[in-house]
Amino acid sequence: SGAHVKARCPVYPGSQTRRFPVPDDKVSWETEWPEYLPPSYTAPSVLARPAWADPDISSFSPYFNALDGTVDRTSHEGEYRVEDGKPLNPHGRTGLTERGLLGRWGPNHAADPIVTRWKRDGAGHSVIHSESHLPVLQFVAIMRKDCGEWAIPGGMVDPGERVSLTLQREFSEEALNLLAVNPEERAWLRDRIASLFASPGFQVYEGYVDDPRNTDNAWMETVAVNFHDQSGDSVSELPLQAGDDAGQVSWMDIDSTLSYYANHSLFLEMVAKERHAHW
Ligand code: RP5
Ligand code: MG
Ligand code: MG
Repeated sequence: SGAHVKARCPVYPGSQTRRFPVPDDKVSWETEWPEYLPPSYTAPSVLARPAWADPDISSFSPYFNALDGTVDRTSHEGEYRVEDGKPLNPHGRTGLTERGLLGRWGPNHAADPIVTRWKRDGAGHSVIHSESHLPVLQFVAIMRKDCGEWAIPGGMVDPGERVSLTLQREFSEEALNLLAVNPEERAWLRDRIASLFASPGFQVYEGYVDDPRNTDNAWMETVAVNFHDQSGDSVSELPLQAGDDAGQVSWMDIDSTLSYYANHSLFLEMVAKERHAHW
């Protein structure tokens, strides 16, 4: 909803590259703009050709808008345009071409697990917000190492991986640091994780992410799913420990006045509305 903003941040993340400034009224590809001369940038980490990255477009013609082997190049937003062999960002201009930090040309698919509980006071009573008079929800948030912003502990869908598994795997890696837990504890933890993710959850969002890493030719998309601990006695017991791309992990209030990574506030707002919670 609305024109992307974070995808037009002045300096591209992890680089010194400045985006070509794109005013709101020039975001749409439908608006002719001959003066538009964006720089191109692909991060060295992507050019090094790790398993998760595509080759350069000059030596590569993938099946766009299709399932390309195990790589899903379809968009949740419908068919995207491909111009001169390069996919075009369905939300318009970003001020930068090529892939930046993203591995795939076109959509880069992620999944975001939004694990929630009701905020409680010392006596165990649900906390009611003084202004909205609605109960306050909390979610498991991570502080991203790359930018220091609070975010949902999401991650990329591996080729051929089911989204339901990505949700569980990323939560385990980033919020529970499962890979670093000792073997005895790990079995117990795996059990708890399995029961938390046994329900299908409530799918909040499916589509484009206004991510600062987006470019004119590569962008993030996600499926955000809410797993709610109604009684507060299952997930709340889990020992949170930051892992992988998370620097910190914590239960955090869901509140419109707090700022979150990318357009994660949109997904959190949808969770709050659905559960009749404070926003
Ligand atoms: C965001 O980036 C998604 O919403 C998801 O939270 C995250 C996935 O990227 P990594 O965490 O793997 O960097 O666009
Ligand atoms: Mg991850
Ligand atoms: Mg992540």
